[in-house]
Amino acid sequence: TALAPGNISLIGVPTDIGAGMLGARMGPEALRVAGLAQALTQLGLDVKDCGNLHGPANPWLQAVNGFRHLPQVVQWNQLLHEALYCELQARRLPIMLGGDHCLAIGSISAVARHCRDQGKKLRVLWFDAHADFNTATLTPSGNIHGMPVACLCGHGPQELIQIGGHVPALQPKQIRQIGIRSVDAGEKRLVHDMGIEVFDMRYIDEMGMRHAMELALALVDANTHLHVSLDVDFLDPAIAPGVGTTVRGGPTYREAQLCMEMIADTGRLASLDVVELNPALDVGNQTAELAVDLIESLFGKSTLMRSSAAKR
Ligand code: 4U7
Ligand code: MN
Ligand code: MN
Ligand code: MN
Repeated sequence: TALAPGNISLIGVPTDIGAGMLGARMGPEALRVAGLAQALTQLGLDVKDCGNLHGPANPWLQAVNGFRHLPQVVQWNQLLHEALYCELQARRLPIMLGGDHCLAIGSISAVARHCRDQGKKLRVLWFDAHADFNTATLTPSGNIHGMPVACLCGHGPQELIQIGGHVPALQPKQIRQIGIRSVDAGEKRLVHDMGIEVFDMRYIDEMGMRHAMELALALVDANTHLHVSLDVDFLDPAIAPGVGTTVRGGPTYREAQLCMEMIADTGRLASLDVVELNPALDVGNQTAELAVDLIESLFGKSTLMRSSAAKR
Protein backbone atom coordinates (compact mmCIF):
# COMPACT_ATOMS: atom_id res chain seq x y z
CA THR A 1 0.00 0.00 0.00
CA ALA A 2 1.04 3.59 -0.62
CA LEU A 3 2.38 5.66 2.25
CA ALA A 4 0.86 8.92 3.41
CA PRO A 5 2.86 12.04 2.52
CA GLY A 6 5.82 12.45 4.86
CA ASN A 7 5.58 16.16 5.62
CA ILE A 8 3.13 17.13 8.33
CA SER A 9 2.15 20.65 9.43
CA LEU A 10 0.36 21.17 12.75
CA ILE A 11 -1.87 24.26 12.85
CA GLY A 12 -3.29 25.13 16.29
CA VAL A 13 -6.61 26.97 16.31
CA PRO A 14 -7.31 27.76 19.96
CA THR A 15 -10.92 28.85 20.03
CA ASP A 16 -14.35 27.73 21.25
CA ILE A 17 -16.08 30.50 19.33
CA GLY A 18 -18.63 28.12 17.75
CA ALA A 19 -19.27 25.90 20.77
CA GLY A 20 -21.88 25.94 23.53
CA MET A 21 -19.31 25.47 26.28
CA LEU A 22 -15.92 27.07 26.89
CA GLY A 23 -12.71 25.05 26.88
CA ALA A 24 -12.06 23.75 23.35
CA ARG A 25 -9.66 26.70 23.01
CA MET A 26 -7.25 24.58 25.10
CA GLY A 27 -7.42 21.65 22.68
CA PRO A 28 -4.26 22.41 20.70
CA GLU A 29 -2.10 22.61 23.83
CA ALA A 30 -3.56 19.40 25.26
CA LEU A 31 -2.72 17.57 22.04
CA ARG A 32 0.82 18.94 22.13
CA VAL A 33 1.20 17.94 25.78
CA ALA A 34 -0.04 14.45 24.88
CA GLY A 35 2.96 14.18 22.55
CA LEU A 36 1.40 14.48 19.09
CA ALA A 37 4.47 15.87 17.30
CA GLN A 38 6.81 13.37 18.97
CA ALA A 39 4.53 10.44 18.13
CA LEU A 40 4.41 11.40 14.44
CA THR A 41 8.17 11.98 14.33
CA GLN A 42 8.62 8.49 15.78
CA LEU A 43 6.73 7.14 12.77
CA GLY A 44 9.35 8.65 10.49
CA LEU A 45 7.33 11.71 9.49
CA ASP A 46 8.74 15.22 9.16
CA VAL A 47 6.66 17.35 11.55
CA LYS A 48 6.51 21.13 11.52
CA ASP A 49 4.48 22.75 14.29
CA CYS A 50 3.24 26.03 12.82
CA GLY A 51 2.09 27.18 16.28
CA ASN A 52 -1.30 28.73 16.90
CA LEU A 53 -3.42 31.10 14.86
CA HIS A 54 -4.51 34.26 16.67
CA GLY A 55 -8.13 35.31 16.26
CA PRO A 56 -10.79 37.22 18.19
CA ALA A 57 -11.65 36.39 21.80
CA ASN A 58 -14.90 34.63 22.67
CA PRO A 59 -17.32 37.39 23.79
CA TRP A 60 -19.89 34.83 25.04
CA LEU A 61 -22.98 36.53 23.61
CA GLN A 62 -26.51 35.46 22.71
CA ALA A 63 -27.44 34.33 19.22
CA VAL A 64 -28.28 37.06 16.71
CA ASN A 65 -30.57 36.00 13.85
CA GLY A 66 -29.93 32.35 14.68
CA PHE A 67 -26.13 32.55 14.98
CA ARG A 68 -23.85 33.01 17.97
CA HIS A 69 -20.63 34.95 17.30
CA LEU A 70 -20.99 34.94 13.54
CA PRO A 71 -18.44 37.75 12.86
CA GLN A 72 -15.84 36.05 15.06
CA VAL A 73 -16.54 32.63 13.52
CA VAL A 74 -15.99 34.19 10.08
CA GLN A 75 -12.66 35.72 11.17
CA TRP A 76 -11.27 32.51 12.65
CA ASN A 77 -12.30 30.53 9.58
CA GLN A 78 -10.78 33.05 7.16
CA LEU A 79 -7.47 32.88 9.06
CA LEU A 80 -7.55 29.09 9.09
CA HIS A 81 -8.52 28.85 5.42
CA GLU A 82 -5.47 30.86 4.35
CA ALA A 83 -3.04 29.10 6.72
CA LEU A 84 -4.17 25.63 5.73
CA TYR A 85 -4.28 26.43 2.02
CA CYS A 86 -0.64 27.63 2.25
CA GLU A 87 0.47 24.33 3.80
CA LEU A 88 -1.35 22.35 1.11
CA GLN A 89 0.28 24.45 -1.62
CA ALA A 90 3.65 23.69 -0.01
CA ARG A 91 2.76 19.99 -0.52
CA ARG A 92 2.45 19.35 3.19
CA LEU A 93 -0.25 17.38 5.03
CA PRO A 94 -1.99 19.78 7.42
CA ILE A 95 -3.40 18.67 10.76
CA MET A 96 -5.74 21.28 12.18
CA LEU A 97 -5.72 21.15 15.98
CA GLY A 98 -9.04 22.56 17.17
CA GLY A 99 -10.77 24.26 18.58
CA ASP A 100 -14.43 23.60 18.00
CA HIS A 101 -15.94 22.08 14.86
CA CYS A 102 -17.04 25.38 13.25
CA LEU A 103 -13.40 25.47 12.09
CA ALA A 104 -14.05 22.70 9.58
CA ILE A 105 -15.58 25.41 7.39
CA GLY A 106 -12.16 27.05 7.03
CA SER A 107 -10.16 23.85 6.78
CA ILE A 108 -12.36 21.92 4.37
CA SER A 109 -13.00 24.93 2.13
CA ALA A 110 -9.20 25.20 1.80
CA VAL A 111 -8.92 21.50 1.02
CA ALA A 112 -11.69 21.77 -1.58
CA ARG A 113 -9.97 24.77 -3.19
CA HIS A 114 -6.68 22.86 -3.31
CA CYS A 115 -8.40 19.87 -4.92
CA ARG A 116 -9.92 22.13 -7.57
CA ASP A 117 -6.45 23.58 -8.30
CA GLN A 118 -4.96 20.10 -8.58
CA GLY A 119 -7.79 18.36 -10.41
CA LYS A 120 -8.17 15.91 -7.56
CA LYS A 121 -11.26 14.14 -6.33
CA LEU A 122 -12.15 14.90 -2.71
CA ARG A 123 -13.63 12.53 -0.17
CA VAL A 124 -14.47 13.85 3.30
CA LEU A 125 -14.92 11.38 6.16
CA TRP A 126 -16.86 13.07 8.96
CA PHE A 127 -16.49 11.17 12.26
CA ASP A 128 -18.96 12.62 14.75
CA ALA A 129 -21.85 11.86 17.08
CA HIS A 130 -23.65 14.73 15.34
CA ALA A 131 -24.49 15.53 11.71
CA ASP A 132 -23.53 19.23 12.08
CA PHE A 133 -26.10 20.16 9.44
CA ASN A 134 -28.09 22.85 11.24
CA THR A 135 -29.09 26.18 9.75
CA ALA A 136 -30.14 29.48 11.38
CA THR A 137 -33.77 28.42 11.35
CA LEU A 138 -33.23 24.79 12.38
CA THR A 139 -30.64 25.21 15.14
CA PRO A 140 -31.82 24.71 18.72
CA SER A 141 -28.71 26.49 20.07
CA GLY A 142 -27.34 29.01 17.57
CA ASN A 143 -23.91 27.40 18.05
CA ILE A 144 -22.12 27.33 14.71
CA HIS A 145 -20.18 24.13 15.55
CA GLY A 146 -23.51 22.43 14.80
CA MET A 147 -23.59 23.92 11.25
CA PRO A 148 -20.29 23.33 9.38
CA VAL A 149 -21.49 20.58 7.03
CA ALA A 150 -24.52 22.65 6.03
CA CYS A 151 -22.28 25.68 5.41
CA LEU A 152 -19.83 23.66 3.32
CA CYS A 153 -22.77 22.41 1.23
CA GLY A 154 -23.89 26.00 0.63
CA HIS A 155 -26.57 26.32 3.33
CA GLY A 156 -25.53 29.13 5.62
CA PRO A 157 -24.71 32.83 5.85
CA GLN A 158 -22.99 34.30 2.79
CA GLU A 159 -19.83 35.31 4.70
CA LEU A 160 -19.28 31.72 5.81
CA ILE A 161 -20.25 29.77 2.70
CA GLN A 162 -18.06 31.84 0.35
CA ILE A 163 -14.78 31.62 2.32
CA GLY A 164 -13.17 29.35 -0.26
CA GLY A 165 -14.39 31.50 -3.16
CA HIS A 166 -16.47 28.68 -4.64
CA VAL A 167 -20.07 28.10 -3.48
CA PRO A 168 -20.79 25.46 -2.42
CA ALA A 169 -17.35 24.31 -1.29
CA LEU A 170 -18.54 20.71 -1.20
CA GLN A 171 -21.06 18.46 -2.91
CA PRO A 172 -23.02 16.16 -0.58
CA LYS A 173 -21.76 13.16 -2.55
CA GLN A 174 -18.18 13.90 -1.45
CA ILE A 175 -19.11 13.39 2.23
CA ARG A 176 -19.49 10.25 4.34
CA GLN A 177 -20.63 10.59 7.96
CA ILE A 178 -19.71 7.89 10.47
CA GLY A 179 -20.83 7.34 14.08
CA ILE A 180 -23.83 9.68 14.00
CA ARG A 181 -26.31 9.25 16.89
CA SER A 182 -27.70 12.69 17.72
CA VAL A 183 -29.46 14.65 15.00
CA ASP A 184 -32.03 17.39 15.65
CA ALA A 185 -35.49 16.98 14.08
CA GLY A 186 -35.24 19.62 11.34
CA GLU A 187 -31.61 18.75 10.73
CA LYS A 188 -32.59 15.13 10.08
CA ARG A 189 -34.88 16.16 7.24
CA LEU A 190 -32.18 18.32 5.61
CA VAL A 191 -29.45 15.65 5.86
CA HIS A 192 -31.85 13.24 4.21
CA ASP A 193 -32.96 15.67 1.49
CA MET A 194 -29.33 16.56 0.67
CA GLY A 195 -28.58 12.88 0.18
CA ILE A 196 -25.59 12.69 2.52
CA GLU A 197 -24.38 9.12 3.00
CA VAL A 198 -24.60 8.41 6.73
CA PHE A 199 -23.28 5.37 8.59
CA ASP A 200 -25.03 5.99 11.87
CA MET A 201 -24.59 3.91 15.05
CA ARG A 202 -27.60 1.79 14.15
CA TYR A 203 -25.91 0.87 10.87
CA ILE A 204 -22.61 0.15 12.64
CA ASP A 205 -24.42 -2.02 15.24
CA GLU A 206 -26.12 -4.05 12.54
CA MET A 207 -23.45 -4.24 9.85
CA GLY A 208 -20.21 -3.72 11.74
CA MET A 209 -17.56 -1.02 11.51
CA ARG A 210 -15.55 -2.89 8.90
CA HIS A 211 -18.43 -2.94 6.45
CA ALA A 212 -19.32 0.70 7.13
CA MET A 213 -15.73 1.77 6.47
CA GLU A 214 -15.42 -0.35 3.33
CA LEU A 215 -18.40 1.51 1.90
CA ALA A 216 -17.23 4.90 3.18
CA LEU A 217 -13.90 4.33 1.42
CA ALA A 218 -15.33 2.82 -1.76
CA LEU A 219 -13.94 4.33 -4.99
CA VAL A 220 -11.12 6.14 -3.18
CA ASP A 221 -8.32 5.89 -5.75
CA ALA A 222 -4.85 7.25 -6.52
CA ASN A 223 -6.37 10.59 -7.60
CA THR A 224 -8.39 11.04 -4.39
CA HIS A 225 -7.57 13.51 -1.63
CA LEU A 226 -8.91 11.98 1.58
CA HIS A 227 -9.82 14.44 4.33
CA VAL A 228 -10.71 13.23 7.82
CA SER A 229 -12.68 15.48 10.16
CA LEU A 230 -12.48 13.86 13.59
CA ASP A 231 -14.86 15.29 16.18
CA VAL A 232 -13.67 13.66 19.39
CA ASP A 233 -17.31 13.24 20.53
CA PHE A 234 -17.51 10.52 17.85
CA LEU A 235 -15.97 8.23 20.48
CA ASP A 236 -17.94 6.68 23.31
CA PRO A 237 -17.85 9.05 26.31
CA ALA A 238 -16.63 6.16 28.49
CA ILE A 239 -13.27 6.39 26.71
CA ALA A 240 -13.43 10.07 25.67
CA PRO A 241 -14.94 12.21 28.45
CA GLY A 242 -13.12 15.40 27.43
CA VAL A 243 -15.76 16.86 25.09
CA GLY A 244 -18.57 19.37 25.60
CA THR A 245 -21.29 17.46 23.80
CA THR A 246 -21.11 13.81 24.88
CA VAL A 247 -23.62 11.35 23.46
CA ARG A 248 -23.62 7.83 24.86
CA GLY A 249 -23.40 4.78 22.65
CA GLY A 250 -20.40 5.69 20.52
CA PRO A 251 -17.73 3.47 18.98
CA THR A 252 -15.41 1.50 21.22
CA TYR A 253 -11.65 1.83 21.27
CA ARG A 254 -11.27 -1.12 18.90
CA GLU A 255 -13.90 0.16 16.47
CA ALA A 256 -12.24 3.57 16.36
CA GLN A 257 -8.83 1.97 15.81
CA LEU A 258 -10.22 -0.06 12.94
CA CYS A 259 -11.52 3.12 11.26
CA MET A 260 -8.11 4.72 11.48
CA GLU A 261 -6.27 1.60 10.30
CA MET A 262 -8.52 1.16 7.29
CA ILE A 263 -7.89 4.79 6.32
CA ALA A 264 -4.13 4.32 6.75
CA ASP A 265 -4.30 1.30 4.44
CA THR A 266 -5.64 3.44 1.58
CA GLY A 267 -2.51 5.62 1.66
CA ARG A 268 -4.66 8.55 0.54
CA LEU A 269 -5.02 10.57 3.75
CA ALA A 270 -4.04 14.13 2.82
CA SER A 271 -5.48 16.39 5.55
CA LEU A 272 -7.00 16.06 9.02
CA ASP A 273 -9.06 18.02 11.56
CA VAL A 274 -8.99 17.05 15.24
CA VAL A 275 -11.71 19.05 16.94
CA GLU A 276 -13.98 19.47 19.96
CA LEU A 277 -11.45 18.24 22.51
CA ASN A 278 -12.24 20.12 25.74
CA PRO A 279 -9.42 19.74 28.28
CA ALA A 280 -11.50 21.49 30.98
CA LEU A 281 -13.81 18.45 30.97
CA ASP A 282 -11.16 15.77 30.57
CA VAL A 283 -10.03 13.28 33.19
CA GLY A 284 -6.32 13.92 33.34
CA ASN A 285 -5.32 14.28 29.70
CA GLN A 286 -6.79 10.91 28.68
CA THR A 287 -8.97 12.10 25.81
CA ALA A 288 -6.05 13.98 24.25
CA GLU A 289 -3.85 10.91 24.70
CA LEU A 290 -6.50 8.75 23.05
CA ALA A 291 -6.71 11.19 20.15
CA VAL A 292 -2.94 10.98 19.70
CA ASP A 293 -3.14 7.20 19.80
CA LEU A 294 -5.80 7.20 17.05
CA ILE A 295 -3.83 9.69 14.95
CA GLU A 296 -0.81 7.39 15.17
CA SER A 297 -2.96 4.60 13.70
CA LEU A 298 -4.19 6.96 11.01
CA PHE A 299 -0.57 7.36 9.98
CA GLY A 300 0.05 3.63 9.96
CA LYS A 301 1.44 2.86 13.40
CA SER A 302 -0.51 -0.34 13.97
CA THR A 303 -0.17 -1.62 10.43
CA LEU A 304 1.84 -4.84 10.50
CA MET A 305 2.97 -6.65 7.38
CA ARG A 306 -0.43 -8.21 6.67
CA SER A 307 -0.63 -11.68 5.22
CA SER A 308 -2.89 -12.11 2.22
CA ALA A 309 -5.27 -14.09 4.43
CA ALA A 310 -5.59 -11.14 6.83
CA LYS A 311 -6.24 -8.74 3.97
CA ARG A 312 -9.28 -10.67 2.74
B1 4U7 B 1 -20.44 19.18 17.21
C1 4U7 B 1 -26.57 20.41 18.43
F1 4U7 B 1 -28.63 20.81 19.45
N1 4U7 B 1 -27.07 19.64 17.31
O1 4U7 B 1 -26.75 22.22 16.88
C2 4U7 B 1 -26.57 21.91 18.06
F2 4U7 B 1 -27.69 18.96 19.92
O2 4U7 B 1 -19.41 19.87 16.42
C3 4U7 B 1 -25.22 19.94 18.86
O3 4U7 B 1 -20.77 17.96 16.47
C4 4U7 B 1 -24.11 20.30 17.90
O4 4U7 B 1 -19.93 18.79 18.51
C5 4U7 B 1 -22.80 19.60 18.20
O5 4U7 B 1 -26.33 22.72 18.95
C6 4U7 B 1 -21.71 20.16 17.36
C7 4U7 B 1 -27.50 20.22 19.63
MN1 MN C 1 -18.96 18.06 15.13
MN1 MN D 1 -20.10 16.28 17.66
MN1 MN E 1 -19.08 18.97 20.37
